[in-house]
Amino acid sequence: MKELYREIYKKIKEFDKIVIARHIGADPDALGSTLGLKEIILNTFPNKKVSCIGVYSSVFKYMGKMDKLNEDEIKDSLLIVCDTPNVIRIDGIDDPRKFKYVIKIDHHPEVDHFEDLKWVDVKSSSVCQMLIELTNETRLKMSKIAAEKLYMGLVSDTNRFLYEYTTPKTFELVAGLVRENKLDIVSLYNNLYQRPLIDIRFQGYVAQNLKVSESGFAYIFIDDKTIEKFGGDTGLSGNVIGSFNNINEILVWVIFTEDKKQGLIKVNARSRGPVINTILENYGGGGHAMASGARLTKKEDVDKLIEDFDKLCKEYK
Ligand SMILES: [Mn+2]
Repeated sequence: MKELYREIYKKIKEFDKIVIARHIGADPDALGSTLGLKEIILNTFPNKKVSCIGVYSSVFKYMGKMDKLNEDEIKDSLLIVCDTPNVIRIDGIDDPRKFKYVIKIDHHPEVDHFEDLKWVDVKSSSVCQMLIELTNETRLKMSKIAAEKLYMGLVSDTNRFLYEYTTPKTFELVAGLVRENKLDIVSLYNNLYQRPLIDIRFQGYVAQNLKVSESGFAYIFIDDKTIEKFGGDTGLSGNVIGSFNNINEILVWVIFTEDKKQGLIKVNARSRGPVINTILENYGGGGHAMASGARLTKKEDVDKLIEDFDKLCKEYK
């Protein structure tokens, strides 16, 4: 392990130009890890050029701004991809192999091998946790701004330390981070958990209309018109999916969201038992064992998925 930290540090030290990327549909772990890593690298090596790329997220605007990718610099740059197991989900880069050297830092089950050097730890709560560890174990220097981003990403990916892989190590790393950087966690929670009333109204709509089968499979199909009624943002489903955990009657729950503009149906799926990512992989999606998603292009796949999940829950029971 120590050797791997050193390898990563050596590569960061070696390159003057570094590009950091993460997955599409950025969440706080993706944003916190990449923007936090940028801060850490610049805090350690102020003369390097570090860019964080991907679509700017207005929902998580407190995480920070994104940089533009300079196409001319690609061939001389180190690329670090965080929180992303497959090429198709990297935001802003079609072909990572165009970069001189590629490091992958991730906690998802492995999908593609696009890297020269990888650190994949599926037992880590978040990539933010991995970066706290990396910084502790090398000469990289944490800054308060970086620590805040990493803290928010970790807290978000564990849903406030609720999920699996919240381990003693998670608490040890977080305790050190909070203590050494004097983090004001209440103000960070205001960033993370302040939300518009429309989110709650939408959550209420989902709760009222969720279909629940005998097997413990719950789902809802949100069509285009419903999304319009709640303000037109298809990201709403992702904001509320986490709110249906620990409900007696529900084992696996899925929100299908129609996105007419993109010609897709987005699938947000969660589980508190059965492994669901392997099923979604059959539909071009994937993710974590208990939290995954997909983007369907065929409407008939919705019915197929409903059947698959229902069967999965029956077998699990
Ligand atoms: Mn993550």
